[in-house]
Amino acid sequence: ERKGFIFDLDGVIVDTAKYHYLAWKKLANELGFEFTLKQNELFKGVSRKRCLEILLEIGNINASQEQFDQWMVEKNEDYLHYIEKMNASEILPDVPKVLEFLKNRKLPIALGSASKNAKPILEKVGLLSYFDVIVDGNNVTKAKPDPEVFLIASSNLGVEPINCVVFEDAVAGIQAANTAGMVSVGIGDSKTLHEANYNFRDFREISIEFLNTLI
Ligand code: G16
Ligand code: MG
Repeated sequence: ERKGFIFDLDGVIVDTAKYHYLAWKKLANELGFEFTLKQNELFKGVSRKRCLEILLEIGNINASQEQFDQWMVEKNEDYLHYIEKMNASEILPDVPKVLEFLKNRKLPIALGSASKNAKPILEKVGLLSYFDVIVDGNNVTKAKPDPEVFLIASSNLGVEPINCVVFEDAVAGIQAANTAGMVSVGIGDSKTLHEANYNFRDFREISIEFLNTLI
């Protein structure tokens, strides 16, 4: 059976979480409260809209729809300034090794991300051409842990969910992959991501031998 490989973006391919954090923190500070790195953990893999809802809960702030939408735009403009300067040096260790391995064997590759900025980021770091399919925040209606993003990726790849492997750094992402019936590979802290089928700190820990067992 043909296998398909699906990668999350933020925290798996690049560390954009730090830029999301800076942009959310700036907004929080403007609104008069603090936003910590620990609180930022709750934002990983979560949609922009849901992030702002959580941020306003933290700050105990009520907003009109109009004000809410304005803050969403403001945060994103700020975030775009950070990602503007991104380049290949921000690709996480050994990600190209794994993408090359798959490309050399003509195995199909998809992106499955909650971000609406996924494509320009892949372009900036020079990895866009590896991806046969891109499913991102512009294509999905239900956020992880809902499996929608990965099921669309599987369908667009033309590979059955049971034959798809997902690389994820967020708990909600691992749950989404598991619910979709896919093989889940946790990238990050193995305690946090204990629901994954396999766990690695980062791609440097993923050997060619392991990749050969997946294909
Ligand atoms: C990423 C991040 C989230 C972010 C979301 C939406 O998800 O982990 O923190 O809120 O995208 O991003 P944007 O505001 O750019 O649309 P993923 O799924 O790539 O980890
Ligand atoms: Mg992620």
